[in-house]
Amino acid sequence: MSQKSLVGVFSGLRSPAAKARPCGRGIGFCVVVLLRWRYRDGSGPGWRGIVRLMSERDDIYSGNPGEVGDFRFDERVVKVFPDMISRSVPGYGLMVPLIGLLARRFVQPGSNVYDLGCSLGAATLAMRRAIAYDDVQIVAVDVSQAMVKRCCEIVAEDNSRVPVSVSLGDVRDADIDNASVIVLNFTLQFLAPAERQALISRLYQGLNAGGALILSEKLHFEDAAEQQLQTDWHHDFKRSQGYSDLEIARKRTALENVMVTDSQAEHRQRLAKAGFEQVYCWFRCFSFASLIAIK
Ligand code: GEK
Repeated sequence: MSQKSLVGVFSGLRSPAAKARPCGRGIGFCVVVLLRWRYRDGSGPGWRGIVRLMSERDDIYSGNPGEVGDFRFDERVVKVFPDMISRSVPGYGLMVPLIGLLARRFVQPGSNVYDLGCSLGAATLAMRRAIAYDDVQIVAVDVSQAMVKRCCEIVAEDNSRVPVSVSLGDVRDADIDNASVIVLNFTLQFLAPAERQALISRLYQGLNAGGALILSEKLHFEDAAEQQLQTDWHHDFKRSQGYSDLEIARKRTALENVMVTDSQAEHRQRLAKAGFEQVYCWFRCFSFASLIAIK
């Protein structure tokens, strides 16, 4: 379907309780993202494009300083995940609805759309609400049981028409077939570096001609001075979101062995080796970037 003129209105709101005590600890609140699409040809989800993510405040690393274990996507993280990711990844709140917009352009009738490492299904819902075909299926996969359980509940509460299947599984084993859009939104960085090429090559094989892979990652930088600045800017962002220096340091330690970043050049080399000839960076905020690779 050709995309006509589009007017998007986007804003982020917090509940009055959260606004009154923005740095409070352990207060339950609701992160509300209002997203309204108005396509001038009359199509589009209109007010159904409202994404509402319930979340408790992330204070996981604010407790007594002790030994910090490896980060895990467990039930404790699930409870605070929307708050955690939006206060940790600069630009996340804008990227998610824009992934829906990209999917709307690349989706093909009768095809499958994949959200690999879907967490609570933010990208799945953004795409579900933006896609204009009824005969498309969204396949959302995550390896964390706690994430999948909550994601199923969130998807069930949404009444958009496009069918969604949420399953527990490892992206390394996922069957990718007849795909027009594949999303890896901050997932690849959690795979062992040696396993990344095989996955990207398999995704290329499963994509239809004209389909797109959307790959969002935190980047690292070869130039030491730039790496230092990017790290400082990211920590400044986290401080501005209410995280303390202690929380920032403890989360960093927890992620050390779990999340391994690549440079943008490494991502581009991997995508090229898989067969992608058209690769563009469509979003960038500090060290967080999203590439789109078109087959
Ligand atoms: C979002 N995409 O909100 N197989 C499947 N899932 C995995 C694997 C694997 N091998 N490894 C990690 N995950 C989401 C955000 S979060 C990013 C993605 C972050 C899952 C893991 O369980 C977690 O849910 C997700 O990838 C990464 O748009 O927290 O920085």
